[in-house]
Amino acid sequence: MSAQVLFTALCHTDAYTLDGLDPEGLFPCILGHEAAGVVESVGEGVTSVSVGDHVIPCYQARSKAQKLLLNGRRVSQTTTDNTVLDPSSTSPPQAYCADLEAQPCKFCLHPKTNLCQSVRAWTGRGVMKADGASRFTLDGKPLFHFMGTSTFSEYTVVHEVSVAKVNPAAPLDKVCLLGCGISTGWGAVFNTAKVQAGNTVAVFGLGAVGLACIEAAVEAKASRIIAVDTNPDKFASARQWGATDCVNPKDSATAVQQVIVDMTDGGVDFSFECVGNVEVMRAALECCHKGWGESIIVGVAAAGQEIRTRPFQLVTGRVWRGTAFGGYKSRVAVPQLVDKYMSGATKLDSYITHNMKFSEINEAFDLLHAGKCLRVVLSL
Ligand code: NAD
Ligand code: DAO
Ligand code: ZN
Repeated sequence: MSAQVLFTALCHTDAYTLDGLDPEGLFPCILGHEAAGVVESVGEGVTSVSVGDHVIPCYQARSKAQKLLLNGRRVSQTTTDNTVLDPSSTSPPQAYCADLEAQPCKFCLHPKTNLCQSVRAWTGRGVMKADGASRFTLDGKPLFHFMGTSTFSEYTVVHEVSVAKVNPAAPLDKVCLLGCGISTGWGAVFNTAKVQAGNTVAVFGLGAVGLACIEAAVEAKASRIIAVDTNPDKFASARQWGATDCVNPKDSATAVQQVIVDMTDGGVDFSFECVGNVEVMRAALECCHKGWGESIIVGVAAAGQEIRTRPFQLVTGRVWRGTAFGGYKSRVAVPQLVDKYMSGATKLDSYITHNMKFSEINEAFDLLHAGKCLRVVLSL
């Protein structure tokens, strides 16, 4: 199907792919993945969206089905936070590729992941599944798609499973953010970590993703939220979002993980790495409490990077996890997150620090690199 892209934001991932740091980055390509638009045309067999529908592209493709099979056994539906519902539940059917694919992918049949693989092999190679070819050309030569979305374009072509149809009353210049970073931060807290009331939390990196973790940690009633960044200009917004403490690792000769362990009588219950730096990932793990602390890797490190810690950190009960799109099953969850925004229950508007025209995209990248924006929304 094709969609007219009306608004697209810039995400750190676009920048680091543009800088050649993404191992999967294919060039020449059309970047962009955090966007919203309107369906312009649908191809043969497309049933779940129609021309004129408002949509948010989803790089975590999900498709729809009503039943979930696990190891060949029919079990139940799963919720957006991956918990299994009673099979007799009357909740609306969840989205899996079973309704669109003759054979659902085994990831969609498993309750523990949001990583549908139905089009992954093609989106990873920057092409469409139907014919293994790109839909974009420049001077007669093909351009690769990016993450199955390619939203830095007035029109894009995406797989049916890669869009979420959303409430047409929702302002697309705001809810475009739900296609990536903000949803990821919220989901890291609610779905991946499952933070509970009274838990202590540390968030490393106070860009939009880290702030979204703070927002969710406040909603989860975390008792203490320690915000960590090397740029002290980020602390005002962190406090505004609900951080109880701010720590600049550059302010102390002591390693930041030790600073946090000392502040919290042994470490935090959960930490979130929202930078994409492997040294920060180590610090985030090691500031977790012995015996039960869990660290969630949200940031995407550059190609070739490796994480390390002393294995005894894990032997003594700390847990290292990662999350893609906050564990949300995108095609199902994004419309629900849009509805949550429409109910007034989120800070989504506050993440938009700049509105610019698409022709100003290079200035927008400059703002991103300089750490002077949270999210820039470009209108096409
Ligand atoms: P951002 O660049 O706006 O924010 C990063 C923050 O980290 C900045 O405030 C920066 O000052 C801070 N920082 C840099 N070095 C630091 C250090 N050594 N210690 C502490 N803080 C440091 O980025 P963003 O848009 O918020 O994205 C954050 C990360 O999340 C990126 O790596 C992005 O690729 C990733 N991401 C992951 C997913 C996913 O599904 N896992 C989704 C979206 C984004
Ligand atoms: O299914 O193998 C897979 C990977 C799907 C994409 C996961 C992307 C996670 C990080 C994205 C960064 C922000 C756009
Ligand atoms: Zn699937």
